[in-house]
Amino acid sequence: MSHGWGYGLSNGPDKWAENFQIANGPKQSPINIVTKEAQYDPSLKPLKLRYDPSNAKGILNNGHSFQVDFVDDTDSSLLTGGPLSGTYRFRQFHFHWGSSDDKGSEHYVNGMKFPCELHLVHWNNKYPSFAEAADKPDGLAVIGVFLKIGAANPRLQKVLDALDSIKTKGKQTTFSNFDAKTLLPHSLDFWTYEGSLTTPPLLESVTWIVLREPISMAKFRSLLFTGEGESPCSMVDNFRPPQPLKGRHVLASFK
Ligand code: 1SD
Ligand code: ZN
Repeated sequence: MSHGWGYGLSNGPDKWAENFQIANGPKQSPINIVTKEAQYDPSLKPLKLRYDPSNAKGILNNGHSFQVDFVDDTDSSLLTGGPLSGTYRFRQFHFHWGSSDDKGSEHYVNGMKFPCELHLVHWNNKYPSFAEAADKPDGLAVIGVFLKIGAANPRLQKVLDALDSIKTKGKQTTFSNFDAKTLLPHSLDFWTYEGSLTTPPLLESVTWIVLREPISMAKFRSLLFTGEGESPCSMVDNFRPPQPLKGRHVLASFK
């Protein structure tokens, strides 16, 4: 991998282990969730989210996705409950998507792929910063939400409208007053398991909380992986395929 990791033939998920040995580790993500193997756990609490819309800060094309960043220097946007002990601060959300509607999600459900998957990234506030939390086993909690093609989502539209101004890698612009809670489906039923970041450095520090109910979206395939002045490469297929479970168990919050 001479020119950094990505999703191409020469630097894609199959090559990541060359520079990040943990790619073959015991707790890698994403996974295929086999629903009949997921065990209902009555001790799982309901998810509690408290997001402050005024924490929204900016939107960035990071060269492998785009992310909406939130101010996270106080306990104002928080995730608790579910499988978590402790309090996790909201930091950013981003998406993974395909070049066509038959692929794009990172997690699968019974082998089924969705066209897109939203990740809401949180870090355990028992650590002093996101960076310090990111390599601890209980450091991060990511909520995964599947997107299906359907009615345009007015909430998502504000995000999509901002993409024109961050077309190339490295571009960013302000993005304010956004309530991330409006992106979530009606039901917060979830599956949960212990896993990893799905992008290098693939750290095994993520409690995954994958929501059962998808949200709908219109499409977004307008971004580029590449920077200004480089030959344009469309930002699509920025997902890692499912990794082996290696004895892990998936729990369900619902029967
Ligand atoms: O792909 C993201 C990456 O962009 C970064 O946000 C990281 C957290 O630092 O998380 C991964 S992921 O595991 O949420 N896909
Ligand atoms: Zn992600």
